[in-house]
Amino acid sequence: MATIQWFPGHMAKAIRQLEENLHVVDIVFELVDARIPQSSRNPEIERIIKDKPHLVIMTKSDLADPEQTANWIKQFKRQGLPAIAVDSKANITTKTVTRISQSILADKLDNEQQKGLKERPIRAITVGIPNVGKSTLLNRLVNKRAAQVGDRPGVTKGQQWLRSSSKLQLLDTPGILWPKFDDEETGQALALTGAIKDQRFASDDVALYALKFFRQYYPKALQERYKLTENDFDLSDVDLLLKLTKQFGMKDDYERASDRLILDIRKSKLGRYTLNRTDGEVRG
Ligand SMILES: Nc1nc2c(ncn2[C@@H]2O[C@H](COP(=O)(O)OP(=O)(O)OP(=O)(O)O)[C@@H](O)[C@H]2O)c(=O)[nH]1
Ligand SMILES: [Mg+2]
Repeated sequence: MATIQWFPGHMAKAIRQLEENLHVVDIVFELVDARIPQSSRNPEIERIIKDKPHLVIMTKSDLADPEQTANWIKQFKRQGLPAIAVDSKANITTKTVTRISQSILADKLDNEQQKGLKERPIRAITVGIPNVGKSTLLNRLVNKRAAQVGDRPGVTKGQQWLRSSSKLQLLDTPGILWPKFDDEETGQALALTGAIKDQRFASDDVALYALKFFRQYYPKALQERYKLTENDFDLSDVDLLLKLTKQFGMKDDYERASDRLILDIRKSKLGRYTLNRTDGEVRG
């Protein structure tokens, strides 16, 4: 993924495009990363999409802690937001997404039928921060061989409707939101999962955040991956990072060791994890 720099001009353009497209869709599929369901949301989404019906799709659920994912779905529902978790590489079914969209829009669709309007497919747009899995989900929902449904007036020039099912159409261009990292921890959570790969965060800071987090929530995974002893858990985060650096054969190059640790975590070498916790303090 290219380095992302969200300049105000880019943000304004992304919002404008999204706002233009909102007029022609019935529902917004807001994609969030199941490992960071909070940090990967843009807090302004509600303001941007206003009262447009809205489904939260938690992507990469195969990488997240299943118990936390279940909690997050409940938490979103408590906020009045329907939510589902998917692994776009494997099990996402068009049927499930079609059915849940129909139930969210049931009143609107009933209303149209009562007015004698012809039954029509639901139109949706996917939105989310870079790298959250928008294109993967779109490809999965739209059978690649499926015919494009065609341009419609009002849609940004050159955009097409893609047929997902006979009841669901998707706009071919996903909406882009930008990650917000006003607080350090959100930034670190985004950096650790690979949602942002710019130079904004020093890798040793991200590695120390990761060590602190895994010690607290997934100590066994950390212990097994790096063959840690009980005594190692008494070390400070910094000393533990230095120990790992030596263990990796990197002498005192703790920056390189940090990159290695971060890559291991991104590649799920320490197993599945969710950084934004629903139990107790919600991180990030
Ligand atoms: N394990 C796993 N990986 C996924 C899933 N969805 C997407 N990915 C991976 O995440 C990376 C980014 O996916 P994309 O679909 O390109 O994300 P995007 O939101 O379109 O990214 P941009 O176009 O850069 O904004 C790719 O390496 C995908 O293979 C998922 O459900 N599970
Ligand atoms: Mg994409």
